[in-house]
Amino acid sequence: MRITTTNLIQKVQNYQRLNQKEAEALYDLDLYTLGELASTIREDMYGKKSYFNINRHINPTNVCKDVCKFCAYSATRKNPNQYTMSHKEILDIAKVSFEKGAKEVHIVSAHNPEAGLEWYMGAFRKIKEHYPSLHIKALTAAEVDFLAREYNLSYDEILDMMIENGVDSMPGGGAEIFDEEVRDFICKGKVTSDQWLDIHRKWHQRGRMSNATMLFGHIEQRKDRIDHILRLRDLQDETGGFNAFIPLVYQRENNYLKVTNYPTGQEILKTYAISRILLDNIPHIKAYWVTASIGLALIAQEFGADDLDGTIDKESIQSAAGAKSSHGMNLLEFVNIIKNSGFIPIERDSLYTELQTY
Ligand code: V47
Repeated sequence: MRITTTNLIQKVQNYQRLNQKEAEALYDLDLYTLGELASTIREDMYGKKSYFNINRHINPTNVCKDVCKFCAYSATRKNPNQYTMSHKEILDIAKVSFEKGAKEVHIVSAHNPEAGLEWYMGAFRKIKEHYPSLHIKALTAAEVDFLAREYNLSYDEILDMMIENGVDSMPGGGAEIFDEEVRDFICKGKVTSDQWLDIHRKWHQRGRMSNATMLFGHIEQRKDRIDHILRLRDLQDETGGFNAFIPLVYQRENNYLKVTNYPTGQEILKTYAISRILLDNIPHIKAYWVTASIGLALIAQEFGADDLDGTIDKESIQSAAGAKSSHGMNLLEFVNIIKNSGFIPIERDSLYTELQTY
């Protein structure tokens, strides 16, 4: 059947699923129609609530075996600014964050072949021993794959080890773009798309939750974004283990991926809206203010996004590529700008239990 605008809108309004071609056609709708469709779904689910958490990002090493063209954070052996934190340094950060009210530490490292498996796992164990109530969201599927290969272990063994050492949930990083051709160009040699999905499947089979990201606005096409989202929808049908989908807007500075065609604000907002429309089985769409910019993240609340991530405190990965996020966001400021944008700030824990309404 020919895809017409009327058919498409009706299907979305009737909560019918769209296939690849239909979903691609969503991009041809005007921004306001898409926004209204996505907003209706979002408001049916959450009204005017907007979620965030008080969290701290920790990036314990930037020494990386892999070379992803989009990454400005990682340091090779030649980089004079390479660092690897000791467990004490990591614990000190966790302590300060905990005392300042953080409920979650989000720990993502580069793929450091010299650090050792115990360096990775011991950090989680020690944080958990000292601060049992602090939720540890750690190790992307790309790191899990790196550790499995480096230490000749299976994914199952690494995932079990994570649980034994106190990891509570997995972040959504490393997904980039699933399309194999684009992926090969931007991050050849890293975890493949099927492996990324398989690692999350295995994590969910252990009764654990995770997130999923998509890096967009570089060399991928609209069809690749839709393919990425639909592969996630399929896995979520199988496991139900994803909490949130996070479209990450590509930051362009200090890296090897030379891109001249950046997405407009409209294209970014359309991508949030389409994510909300297609992912009828993933509860939350996160407008990660770090990559969207806080202004666009606030507008994204009217285009399907219901979560803005958190206060973060310190951010090293995207700020290395130009994002204005290195010092996180002050809690009161964060709450006030959400309120002023017409939404109700809800502090949540990492698994979306509501903790406080501001
Ligand atoms: O996977 C790297 C991305 C990710 C750039 O799970 C870049 O709640 C934009 O996954 N421009 C790591 N992005 C961060 C991440 C994340 C962030 C917030 C919340 C959650 C969550 C997960 O950062 C990597 C990669 O896709 N990244 N370089 C860049 N130049």
